[in-house]
Amino acid sequence: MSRIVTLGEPLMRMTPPGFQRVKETKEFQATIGGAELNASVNLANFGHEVTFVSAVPDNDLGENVRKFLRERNVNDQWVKREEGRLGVYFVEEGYGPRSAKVTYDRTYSSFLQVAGQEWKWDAIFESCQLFHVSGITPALSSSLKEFTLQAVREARKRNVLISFDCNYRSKLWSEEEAKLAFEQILPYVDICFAGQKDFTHILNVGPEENFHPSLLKKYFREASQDYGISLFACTNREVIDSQSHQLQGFLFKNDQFIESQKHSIQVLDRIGGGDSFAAGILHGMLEGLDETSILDFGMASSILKHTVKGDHSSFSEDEVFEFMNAHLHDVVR
Ligand code: KDG
Repeated sequence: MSRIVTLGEPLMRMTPPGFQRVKETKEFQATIGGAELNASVNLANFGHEVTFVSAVPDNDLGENVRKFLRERNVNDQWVKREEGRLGVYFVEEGYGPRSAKVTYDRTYSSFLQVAGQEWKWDAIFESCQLFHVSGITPALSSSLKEFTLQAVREARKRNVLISFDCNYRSKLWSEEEAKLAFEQILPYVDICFAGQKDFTHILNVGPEENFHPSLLKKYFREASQDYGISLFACTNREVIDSQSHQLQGFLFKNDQFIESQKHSIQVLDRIGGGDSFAAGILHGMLEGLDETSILDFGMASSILKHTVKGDHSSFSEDEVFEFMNAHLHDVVR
């Protein structure tokens, strides 16, 4: 198993029960989310030693997040207590043809303070194999954009593999801003994840309506040459309705392009599905699985996440393998 460092903002997720609307509900269920935190929890479930770099408020809400991390075996040593507040986001879950809606309330969060701090990079990256961050972090402020670049440079200096999940969020920044930032980050990246919005809107792989895997293959090959990225993985989703989707995964590694089958999946909660996919791919890669098994492990991890409520799941490596062998393909470990 590997030592992994992640960087990102923890968020409190507020969800009205029973598909109620946010503007009408009188009750919310509170859970913890945040893209990089979700990936951290999944990676810790798979047995890795994960350290989360972040900041939370110096109050009971911040303590709630730190306790949450510790309970899930994610090291919170570098989660600083800072001025500001805990970011919150509200999720109105979709039902049938009604799609889900996300409302952010995260301005002035303590996480913004990470950019102005002195960080002991030697200690943070000591014996670390992999650093993971997503496009949400640089989207939050111009100083966090600089800080993300600083963090990837510090990781690169120490020969730590760098994993970047583009994770474009249209509510946080424009496509043009994201494109400019990604162009600065991608030259440092070894492993890159992209969702549908990333590859159709930001990476210019082709229009969503005319998507074809051959376009992805061409893009992956060019980008791996331009940026030196050694592994690309992404999913493409066809939404039938809020509870049923078709999910297909793609992986490009060692000049090999692999497509998974299109899986029809039941969706209880799609949020965090991409983070579970990334965690599954990273785990498969770090464990030295063959290309097909890496992709299938990522798909199994993501499909399982869709079956549970909340932004991340608690499936162990064995449980994901069991699901993958039963439903995705026959692999003997
Ligand atoms: O990938 C899931 C995330 O989108 C969710 O946990 C919330 O971090 C979040 C964000 O900024 O959207």
